[in-house]
Amino acid sequence: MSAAIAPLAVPARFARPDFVWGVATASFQIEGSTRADGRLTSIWDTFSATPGKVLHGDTGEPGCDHYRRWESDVELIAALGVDAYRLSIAWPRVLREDGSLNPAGIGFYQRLLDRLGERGVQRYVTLYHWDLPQHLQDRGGWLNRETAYRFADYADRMARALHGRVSAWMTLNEPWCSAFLGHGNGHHAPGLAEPRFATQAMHHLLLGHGLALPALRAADPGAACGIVANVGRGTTDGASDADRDAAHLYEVMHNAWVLDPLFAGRYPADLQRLWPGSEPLVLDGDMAVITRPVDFLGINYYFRSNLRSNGAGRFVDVPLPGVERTQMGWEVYPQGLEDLLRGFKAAYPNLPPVFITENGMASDDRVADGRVDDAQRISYLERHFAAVARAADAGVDVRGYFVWSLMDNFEWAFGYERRFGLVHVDYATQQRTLKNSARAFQAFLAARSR
Ligand code: IFM
Repeated sequence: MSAAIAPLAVPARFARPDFVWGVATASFQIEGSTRADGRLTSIWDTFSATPGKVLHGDTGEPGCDHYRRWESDVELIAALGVDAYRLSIAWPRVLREDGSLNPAGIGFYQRLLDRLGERGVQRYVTLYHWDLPQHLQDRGGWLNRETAYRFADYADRMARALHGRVSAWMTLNEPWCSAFLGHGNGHHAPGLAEPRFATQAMHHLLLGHGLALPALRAADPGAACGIVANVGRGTTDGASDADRDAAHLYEVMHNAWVLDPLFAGRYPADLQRLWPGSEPLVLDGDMAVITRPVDFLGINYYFRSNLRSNGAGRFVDVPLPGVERTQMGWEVYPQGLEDLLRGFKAAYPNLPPVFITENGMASDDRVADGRVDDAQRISYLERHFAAVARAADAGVDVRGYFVWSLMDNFEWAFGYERRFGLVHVDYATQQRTLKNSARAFQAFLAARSR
């Protein structure tokens, strides 16, 4: 008999029935079955199989074995009582190399989305959460402009195959990570490390996003369309103008690099102070494509960084001592999310409604007596909900909140060691155990709907 858990404390404005509460995952992080049913190789299969790229040599296998356990996972999602589930489609599962549909792969998502619908769960679907087909990488990947057009074709195919099943499409998840971690510092697939590669990859990603929008709208007119950006708060404990400029440059690099092209139709000039001579090749008309209106902006937020000048016009990260951190080493700083949301509203008059599409924390969670005491996660979430509510009080139009993540999963270069889930996963047995945070979320959701 398990003791009752107090409901998550949620600001009243977010307890209204029209506010969307959800949990999020991504294909490569949970599905496993990387060779099943004609799935092609993705860049993350290649990258994670390369020695030294992922902690402990972890790969997409077994993941959370979700590809085979999807039915019980849907029951888990429904049992939480969330309004919505955010998932991503694995491009290499659903399209063959010639661009035609793989019936087995698309069938998986059709069944999954149908079952979620039957359980009353809204479906928020990301098209690209980093698992590019390897055959496209072999032709240059996001450095090749052609990939943007292939992405739009893929979006078109998905909207036709899944229309009517999706509440909201998200074209890209975190283009900053694909561009910078994948092409600027090599920490993510495909493992390239040149600033000019990062800027060109970013441009082609955003171009692909803009090209995909009309296809999604035409084939699935009932669904909303948006994009998801990860954003970071940068501040300084330094006293000099150079330190303040360092914090500014950090936010240019993390936020404006993505949001300026989308909502102001240009890349931030200050980016060139960081990476002189790395302007991407932008063709006539590209920025008009990139600024095509979206119905919403997804915001993923995790932490704040403390920056100082390196004395040569760059920023260096100088971690603050004595602050609360997560298993990732990331500082817990809810205020940063309020600051950023308010800043975006001020910077972009055309800012669309916002969903927090990811927020959450990793901790070294263990099961004891069938329970997982993750009190820090409960506190983390409650403090971030409050910060977003303050931004909403100040006029930011926030429509929903997705906790990252439904369950522990493959945390990219950190493999399975870092646990972001509301639900604990024992990878040896694939046993799922609701952490106390999941129970508290469930208690809030149940109380809200009464
Ligand atoms: O796990 C990732 C997710 O795939 C993208 N956003 C950040 C999460 C935590 O690092």
